[in-house]
Amino acid sequence: MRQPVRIAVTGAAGHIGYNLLFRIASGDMLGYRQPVILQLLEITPLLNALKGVVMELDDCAFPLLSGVHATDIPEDAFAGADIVIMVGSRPRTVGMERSDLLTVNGEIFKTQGIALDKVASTHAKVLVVGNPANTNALIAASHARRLDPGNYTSMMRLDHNRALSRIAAHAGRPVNHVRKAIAWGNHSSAQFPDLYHAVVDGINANQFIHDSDWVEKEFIPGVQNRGTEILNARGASSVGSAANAAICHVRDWLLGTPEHDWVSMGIRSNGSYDIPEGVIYGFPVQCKGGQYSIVEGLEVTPFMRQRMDASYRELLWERDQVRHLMG
Ligand code: NAX
Repeated sequence: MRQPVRIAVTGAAGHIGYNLLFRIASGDMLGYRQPVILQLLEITPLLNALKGVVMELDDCAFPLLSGVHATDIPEDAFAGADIVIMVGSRPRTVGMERSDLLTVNGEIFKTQGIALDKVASTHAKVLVVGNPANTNALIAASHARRLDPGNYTSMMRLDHNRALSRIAAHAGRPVNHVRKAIAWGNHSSAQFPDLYHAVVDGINANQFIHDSDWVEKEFIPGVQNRGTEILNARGASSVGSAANAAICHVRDWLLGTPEHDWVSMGIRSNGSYDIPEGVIYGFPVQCKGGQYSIVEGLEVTPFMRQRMDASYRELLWERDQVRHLMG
């Protein structure tokens, strides 16, 4: 029997948390032979709601679920964690500017970043989902002393999956015939969803679709604004697809990306594609043996450059708003 993997999830009683935990416990994330221990963090007023979620987890009698611990103390939730999925954050409320949200949520990621660096396993892998995800990940990583700051990532996978699905629909092919989409930059409407390197049935997607009007007027803004479209339709933000994207992100990071494909992850920039160091930016990556590496050498046209740089500039602006929270 394998040793259980300890997975800490913050915001565990929230909407995404509720859609995530059962899938992790069932084996969707780490495979159907890997036992897991869930270490769940919530704010104190939500502890009773979290207790209800734990009861439901118990009632599933998941064979792979070796233990569940619920707490409102970050150090308890992160103790010995191998994987940390940081969902917990405050939603934007009426009258709140993006800069207010950056500061309010940034405080959470400062406190929790310090706590997790103290007590998580030294090889812990961290995924930040809570928005503004890229900058929250940057704040948490800036407090890494024991842990590898390169192991702090943010979720671009929902945007990546949205791009794949849109390309497939427009090409009239099943989604598993499409590979190599990219969500560059920030998880915001300034991201750059890129189909110029994607392939459909082995043919370049742009050539396959051959409709630049659709690409520029529908595909790119459609992916950028999909979250708002869902919010307007559902009256609530993306939840099931967001939880699924978190599962995909961690699974591919740990278990590896398929051959001849890549995924998008928000990772520390290292100068690749002329995105200077100092931000967490969505790049195409391949993963093997629990490590990711940026897919290098893709062509960047002036049209792409403009969009990639705009997303970088937004991340710089966000970083300026939260400098006081960085370690
Ligand atoms: P909910 O408001 O349903 O859940 C958030 C949970 O976090 C709540 O239960 C709250 O009590 C908890 N929380 C707040 N502060 C906390 C703290 N200091 N420690 C622990 N828990 C805390 O929101 P939900 O729909 O689950 O969304 C969660 C986050 O995901 C939001 O920030 C949202 O914007 C973000 N998203 C990010 C996406 C991405 O692609 N990166 C897509 C989906 C989603 O919009």
